[in-house]
Amino acid sequence: MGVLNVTPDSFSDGGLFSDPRSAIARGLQMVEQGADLIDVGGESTRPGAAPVPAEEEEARVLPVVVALAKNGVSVSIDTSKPEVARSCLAAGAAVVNDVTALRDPEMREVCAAAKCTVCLMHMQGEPRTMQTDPHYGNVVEDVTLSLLESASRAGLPKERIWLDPGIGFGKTVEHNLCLLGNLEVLVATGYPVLVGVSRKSFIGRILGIEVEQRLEGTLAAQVIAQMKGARIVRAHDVLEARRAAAIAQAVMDQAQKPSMPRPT
Ligand code: HH2
Repeated sequence: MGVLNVTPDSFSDGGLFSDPRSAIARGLQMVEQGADLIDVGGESTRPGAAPVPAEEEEARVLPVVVALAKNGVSVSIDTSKPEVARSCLAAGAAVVNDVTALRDPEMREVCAAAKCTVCLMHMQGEPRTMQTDPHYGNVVEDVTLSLLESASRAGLPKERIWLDPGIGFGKTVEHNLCLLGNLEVLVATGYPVLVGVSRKSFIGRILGIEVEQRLEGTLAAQVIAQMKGARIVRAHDVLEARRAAAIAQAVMDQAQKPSMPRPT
């Protein structure tokens, strides 16, 4: 899943694609680089981000969704607002990616009516305050149970639901690492699991580096997620993510084959 933020303030690509022409070109470029799906967002969810009114968010994303869908691109719309989801689905978006896991009942109605796929992401609290003091009893169990509750509340067929642990959304560095290192627990629910680690701050905190220097850390975390069973990865650097994913997949495929002599 290639990330396309049509925003002035996203944490890593804010302002780069805020005019529709450059956003559309970037979307098509990511497809050429190997993205299967383009995730279009019009509101930053970084900690402390200012909320954007629905009309403004729709004005940012809709022309981009229309153009990409017309070009045959699979589009997911990264929004928590029913108005935005509704118009983007009507314009051809196939997936709703909601960082609030369809908390709003109207979102659930919109998604049920459109028969789209949804990504339910876990977040503790709200973007404005979520990093203030995140706490859990057992982060892996709490996140998994909360996502299962969101999935049953969504009221959609199981095959149209993906789950996402929400790396960086109301989580400390340790929470993020624990979720990634135990991702098989979420995978065992049977829902396809999506993971977004791309350029995130836990990588910067561990390595002591800025957002534009986080590619290697991103790829390492992505491969761990894949090897633990993640089916979809959300990536800003699609070419590199694709290459890393291909190596992880080749290793996993070969490990399944009985053709090689095994150590005795
Ligand atoms: N992360 C971000 C936004 N949307 N959606 C899902 N399902 N999973 C994620 O991990 C996720 C997400 C944050 O990254 P980005 O879009 O690059 O930044 P911003 O929210 O500042 O626009």
